[in-house]
Amino acid sequence: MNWPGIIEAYRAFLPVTEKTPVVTLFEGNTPLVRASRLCEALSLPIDLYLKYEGTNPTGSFKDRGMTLAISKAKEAGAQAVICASTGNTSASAAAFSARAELPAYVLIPEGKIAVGKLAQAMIHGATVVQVTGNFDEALVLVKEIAQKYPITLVNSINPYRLEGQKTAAFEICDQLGHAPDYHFLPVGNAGNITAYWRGYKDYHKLEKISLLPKMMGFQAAGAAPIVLGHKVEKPDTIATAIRIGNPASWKEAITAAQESQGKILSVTDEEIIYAYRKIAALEGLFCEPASAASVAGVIKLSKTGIFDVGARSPRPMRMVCTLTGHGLKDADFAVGKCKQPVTVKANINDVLKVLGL
Ligand code: AN7
Repeated sequence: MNWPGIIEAYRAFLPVTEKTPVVTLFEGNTPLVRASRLCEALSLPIDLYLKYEGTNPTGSFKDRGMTLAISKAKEAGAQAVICASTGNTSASAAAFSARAELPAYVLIPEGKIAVGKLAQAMIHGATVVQVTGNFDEALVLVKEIAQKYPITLVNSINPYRLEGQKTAAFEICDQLGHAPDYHFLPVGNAGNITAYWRGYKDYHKLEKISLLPKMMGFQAAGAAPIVLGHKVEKPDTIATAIRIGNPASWKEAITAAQESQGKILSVTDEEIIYAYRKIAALEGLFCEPASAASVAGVIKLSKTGIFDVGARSPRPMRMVCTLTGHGLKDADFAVGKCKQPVTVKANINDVLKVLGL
């Protein structure tokens, strides 16, 4: 059977009716990849899985929330949609709006979004406005515009976004047959960790799973308001997707961590880049830098020994890390982190010499 997209796949769990016009790009159904090479190489005493959201139609997890937000906007007769974005939300909003025949307006922080994401918003025909400020400032502006004009806000403050995003937790439980012991995520606006926790709790209530995971959120050290306990006026990190100083779902993320006995912590840019490279080199999965904050968190915590289980435990801890976006979104970043290719004449001897053959 062809995968029908998250709304049809999980209709019973979502706020839709027969009247809702489903706008889908057949998002969801992403791979859950066991990362045994990573565990072996880094001596991680755990059973680790990577939920690779980069295979969604626009290359990030945002499509799960956007299919629902745009379908509901269409149902309500919206004239247009608007969002502020560090890149992926705008890419997804632009794509789904194109399909829904809705104009999309997106505000992005000038010079601080990966070029692939900018390209997506532009090619899908969104009206793109760069602001000389950060994401937090752009979010304030779009909220004001959405209040004054008949334009639907599709940032994660829109309740349908998180409802759609919670389906990733359902998929993981369906794929594993149970919930993991821990779930690691990068945290920016803190919507996704909130959505996953809701998804796990929904499945738990219906007795589809018997245990709930501990939710572990990781912010970039230069953009870690939740960890610091105060807004960050000038957030700074190479992980531009999570360069956010005043997360919209701040309180909800703290609740998710507390209820699940998890934590919100931070990792440095160096730790993020290390994980980013290891995921690509050892598992063949190319994610964007922000996504690697999840695996960086696992590596960091594993050093404290908290995942070491006693000899009498029947199994190692099961963990899932969400790789939230595709590495090709920010290809320039990857190229800049690698040894540059050698250039030779188109001549067999020169090529063999470089190959060491
Ligand atoms: C790849 O696109 O906020 O904690 O405007 O693109 O739910 O915000 C993106 C966030 C993690 C953080 N990984 O998720 C936006 C935006 C990637 C992201 C996050 C984002 P939230």
